[in-house]
Amino acid sequence: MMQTLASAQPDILQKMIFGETPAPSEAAAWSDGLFLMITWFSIFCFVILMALMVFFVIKYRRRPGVPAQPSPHHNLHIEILWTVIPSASMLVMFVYGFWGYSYKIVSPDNALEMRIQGSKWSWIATYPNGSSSPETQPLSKMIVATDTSTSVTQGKEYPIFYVPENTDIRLRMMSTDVIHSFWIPEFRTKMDVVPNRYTGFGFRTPKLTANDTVIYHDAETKKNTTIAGRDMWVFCAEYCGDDHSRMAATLRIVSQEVYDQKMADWSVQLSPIDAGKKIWTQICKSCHETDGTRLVGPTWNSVKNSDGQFGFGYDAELADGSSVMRDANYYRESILDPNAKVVKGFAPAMSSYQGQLSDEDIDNIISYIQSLSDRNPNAGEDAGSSETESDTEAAGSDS
Ligand code: HEC
Ligand SMILES: [Cu+2]
Repeated sequence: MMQTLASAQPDILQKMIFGETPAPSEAAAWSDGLFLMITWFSIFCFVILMALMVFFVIKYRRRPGVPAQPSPHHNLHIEILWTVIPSASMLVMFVYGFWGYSYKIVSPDNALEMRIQGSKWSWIATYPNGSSSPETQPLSKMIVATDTSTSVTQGKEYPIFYVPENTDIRLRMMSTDVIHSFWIPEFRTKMDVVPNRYTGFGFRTPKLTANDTVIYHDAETKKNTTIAGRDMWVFCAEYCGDDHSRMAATLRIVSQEVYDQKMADWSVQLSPIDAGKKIWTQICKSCHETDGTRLVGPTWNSVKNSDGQFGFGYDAELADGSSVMRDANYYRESILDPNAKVVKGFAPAMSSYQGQLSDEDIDNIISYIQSLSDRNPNAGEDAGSSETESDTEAAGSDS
């Protein structure tokens, strides 16, 4: 489906506007296709309007001795026509636009969830096992002239984020300072990364082809080898201060084997889930069980108990009669501002952990709570059933 809209477009326009054919990813094919569809539509309207204008200017031009005709002021048929045609065209654009947007915002369950942290001026990606890539590479080489000679030195080093090919990835992003924007041009997607709130989007990594190779620097042997892979740029698309233009990274698509090997190499002592569990044992356990038992506060697992409570990914019934999806943002708010949304049937007995738990602690608790749910986005990685509906939303992003 994604490909059809794009393949209906003539390559020459795609090449002119985007400089590359075919599109570098399914998501790009969709965005480019839509963009070109709107471009063609605009060209069509422009030509018709200009042609009509020129025609009328000539046909009804003022001639000596010929009195001006009175202008008609109402014509129902024409008015219906010029209302219905543009509205219908806009509707088509809207539907295709919304379709593509949903595809980017709602990722399938069991998508691999990567956490992205933006700060002045770098990106950090954390994998489900809690590790983050120690590997870096320069985006360009700089020629540096010194007094004695001209030497080629490496520019600034940027992190390399490894992702497996042909896999659904979803990002859960937050900033530690100002507003940034995580932008992967080859997916035609960027999303604001803001402090105090998770945002996110998803994408499917393309399959690698025989032409896709990257130079891989082996830190142990200090040798460069060529492996199957594809590098994509990551930029910050929100002007965020001095080094905004150097806030970049490489997204490296590799085979599942290479990815798995990296994850094994970089495993950390305490995974986010275990770190979250530790905090639970120390602070939260007195009021929150994880086995369906009702204590002072609701249980965290996704077992329907007598109060009709569910865990991550399910709606929470609130005391004021409304309901809200339990996503990462909801959990964050429940920890920092527990009385903002009080779960139905419970007293507002929890005090805020603002200032006591760091962003990372909260991230880890959320990972732990997620792991208890049968709607865990990382179900492929950790325990949890995969028989879930596909309506859980990526990191609760709503921007
Ligand atoms: C003094 C008891 C108490 C402690 C300790 C406590 N909570 Fe709570 N918590 C509650 C109560 C009561 C509610 C339900 C009312 C509400 O929503 O505020 C709740 C609700 C929540 C919710 C919303 C749950 C849902 O099902 O929607 C989350 C998330 C949460 N707490 C996280 C935590 C975390 C994390 C800790 C430990 C760092 C913690 N709580 C410690 C009493 C507590
Ligand atoms: Cu930035």
